[in-house]
Amino acid sequence: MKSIDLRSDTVTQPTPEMREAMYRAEVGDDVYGEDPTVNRLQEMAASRLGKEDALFVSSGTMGNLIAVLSQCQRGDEVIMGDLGHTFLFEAGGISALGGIFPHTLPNQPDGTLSLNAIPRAIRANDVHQPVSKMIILENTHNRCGGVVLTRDYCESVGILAREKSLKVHLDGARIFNAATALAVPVKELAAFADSVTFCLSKGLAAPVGSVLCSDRDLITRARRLRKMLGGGTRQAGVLAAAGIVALDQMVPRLADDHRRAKDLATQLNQLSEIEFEMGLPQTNMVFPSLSKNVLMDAATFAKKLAQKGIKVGVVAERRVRMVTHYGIEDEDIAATFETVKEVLSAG
Ligand code: TLP
Repeated sequence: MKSIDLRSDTVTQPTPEMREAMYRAEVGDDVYGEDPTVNRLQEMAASRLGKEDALFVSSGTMGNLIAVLSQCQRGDEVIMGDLGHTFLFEAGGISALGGIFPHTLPNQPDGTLSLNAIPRAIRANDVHQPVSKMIILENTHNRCGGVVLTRDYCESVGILAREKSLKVHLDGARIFNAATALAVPVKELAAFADSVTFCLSKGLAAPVGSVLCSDRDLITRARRLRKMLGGGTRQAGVLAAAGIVALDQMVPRLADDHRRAKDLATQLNQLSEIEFEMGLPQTNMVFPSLSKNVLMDAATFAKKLAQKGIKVGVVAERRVRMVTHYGIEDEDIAATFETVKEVLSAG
């Protein structure tokens, strides 16, 4: 039985071209800055994102953490969404390791933070209060449904932040999905941010790595922080080589993932047992909920699907997440739909 793994786009396997590039990669000691393949990836990433410089890091989590640590002091406050990845899924790293205080605002259903709420969250210059230092946005926004934040919205946040002397970090783990959905160059979505992290190992299918992009000074500080966190690696060019292929070859195919996510959602939406409270997908994430007439919960539903070879993520009591990616073909979408129908009709 072929397994159809829709839990995340993190499960993607490296392409044959990536494995070939990894095999052939020219490498050096990257702690000395001497790995030519890492250096090339960093230059490519900085140029694609429209930033001065870039740093290859192990993961999106590490990129976000280093971005915050390099721009905030202990006791500073960072404004972020209550459904944001940094708040929910990064093990509280900014507080545990940086002594930084998260100030959450509700994420609106479209993934944004209210432009009225942000100014109210910025602290007064008062000894009783922490210092507001940064705003974090996420694009695409994972827990809000893989939704896309528009360039105009991001620019408004950038203007607001500059007026108040705050920094902006963009968790752009899936920024290439956002750029694909909006049909704009990725650098236009990154322009408003002081720092951006994007992931090579999600929809772009590289096995490991993310890139933090920003100005030269920040990247110099970030390099020291990466070392401090134990993330200074040596012949990392074998990994960066796959990242180069990811940037060169894998961006155009993200549109296929988006089309397949839409196809799957459109089919599931015809079933009386399924609802889309969060709306239909804008990118590669499908978040179907079980209607009230279904007796099982999402965990049982996921378990029954898994027994038939379909893996999905459980994200709430009655909601699952299905993510399309490089390992998912049209026939997998059809098979998933048929299996969902079977599982629901068996009760
Ligand atoms: N997200 C993972 C899980 O951690 C939830 C997933 O399967 O979607 N930012 C965003 C928006 C992310 O979705 C993720 C991964 C990260 C950062 C962290 O990336 P990694 O896993 O490389 O640390």
